[in-house]
Amino acid sequence: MKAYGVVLITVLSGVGCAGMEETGEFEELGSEPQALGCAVKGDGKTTLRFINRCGFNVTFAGNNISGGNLASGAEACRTIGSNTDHMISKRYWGFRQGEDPGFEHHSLAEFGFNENAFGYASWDWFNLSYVDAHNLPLKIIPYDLGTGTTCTGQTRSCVKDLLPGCPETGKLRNAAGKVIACVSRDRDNPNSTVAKYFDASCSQSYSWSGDDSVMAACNAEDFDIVFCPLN
Ligand SMILES: [Ca+2]
Ligand SMILES: [Ca+2]
Repeated sequence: MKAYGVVLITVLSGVGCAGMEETGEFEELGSEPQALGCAVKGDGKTTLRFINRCGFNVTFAGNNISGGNLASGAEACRTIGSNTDHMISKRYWGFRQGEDPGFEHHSLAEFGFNENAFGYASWDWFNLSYVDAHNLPLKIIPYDLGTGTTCTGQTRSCVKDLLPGCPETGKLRNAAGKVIACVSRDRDNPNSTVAKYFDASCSQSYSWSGDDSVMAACNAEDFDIVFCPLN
């Protein structure tokens, strides 16, 4: 994640003037009910719902939460604060249970929650990052605060498993010789072999440190972080 200003135009063009709708004729009770599983929409808290769509157990972890294990198909929620708490530079990740590739060797879901930036009060900025590595496919789904619609189009997803096709230079193997991460050892270089592989494989995650066009932002309350998303 780098400076946000580079992507502001992109974000603005994606959301239009949706922020004005809070003062319109919408009624709270008229909003679409959303099935958020273990998270609760409208409770004043920001909850991350970790969902495992992989065909194997996944361990999840990250900033300001207790991690845990998820069986295939399972979910778990972690509340990280109120929906107005400023929380910057928060990162979340997962790995196949028992196969942690270690620090800087994970696909990341990165967030800045409720930031005041570029004229936006209390917006959330988030992205998927393969800047350091890919180990699991990830998806972030934001859920609007109240009856807002600013999160439309802000879901970010990378479906493809990038371990099998990882260039040899990026392969990180465990003691048994199994590839458990595809590591980018030249994170600031868009023309490195691994960065180009990432960029060609998923257009919605950072493939190198300056790949800012993939940044998402909206006025959200809760989020899903999905491992091995289906779409
Ligand atoms: Ca909530
Ligand atoms: Ca928020």
